[in-house]
Amino acid sequence: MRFFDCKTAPSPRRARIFIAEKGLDIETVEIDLGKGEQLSDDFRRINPRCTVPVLELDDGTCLTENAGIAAYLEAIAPAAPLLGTSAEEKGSVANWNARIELEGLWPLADALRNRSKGMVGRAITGPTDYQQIPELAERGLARAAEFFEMLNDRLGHAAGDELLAGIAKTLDESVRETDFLARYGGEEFVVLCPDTDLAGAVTVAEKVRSAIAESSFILDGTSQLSKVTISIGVAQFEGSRRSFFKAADQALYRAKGAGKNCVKAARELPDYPDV
Ligand SMILES: N[C@@H](CCC(=O)N[C@@H](CS)C(=O)NCC(=O)O)C(=O)O
Repeated sequence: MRFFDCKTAPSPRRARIFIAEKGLDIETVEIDLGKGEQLSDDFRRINPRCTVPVLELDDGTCLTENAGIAAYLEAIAPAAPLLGTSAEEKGSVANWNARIELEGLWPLADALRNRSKGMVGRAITGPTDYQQIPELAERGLARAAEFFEMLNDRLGHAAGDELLAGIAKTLDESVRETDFLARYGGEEFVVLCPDTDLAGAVTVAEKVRSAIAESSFILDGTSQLSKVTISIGVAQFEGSRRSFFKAADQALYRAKGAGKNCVKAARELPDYPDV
């Protein structure tokens, strides 16, 4: 399998992120768009549409669209799914991908390609040369601004704060009366569990983790974010506040590295082999 990339271009970057998230190691061939390598005879044999990204499969099939590349990689590396697991999630991910392309990416491409001096005569990718239309650049900018405004409303600070408040409420309901819950900074929270050993704290952490994973968080009363997960690191206080937080932080990084939505403890616990 070979991946045809261009480090400076946005579309292959999407595929590169997907490959990295899947932890795949794929031979990569760099195509220099600045030098016009996409228009060479050699590359046209790979993709007659003269664009990157391309994923060339072992049987010679060439996938030339991000959507196709993502679907293929998800099928061969289904762990840590990126395109959704339930029917609702799969539908939502495909829906957002289509909206991002139609309402965000292509208007931006119109804006860039119809006004950049370096793209005179190359207003559309592909084997045919098309002249720039300055009005399309203006329209593209207006449409992209509209799209990003909508995204900011959904995912900007106000929506983020609303989500954090929802998460804090669920955390508060799932810890014990005697536990102490605080926001540690950003999207990090701390729960202190007095008179509790490491195994007991892991039990609390598991309860908290599953409570969040099973909750639906509603933003603006309209958009339902069903999939929110947390990663948890658990450590026991052994005399030094600094090493206590450091140990919890290291365990948290292990939880994130293990695919997120899980609990990891600072030391091994025979009763919890996965923790
Ligand atoms: N089919 C594409 C779009 C690919 C695309 O437009 N790629 C640009 C780089 S961002 C390209 O190859 N441009 C070649 C050119 O400008 O001639 C996708 O999967 O997103």
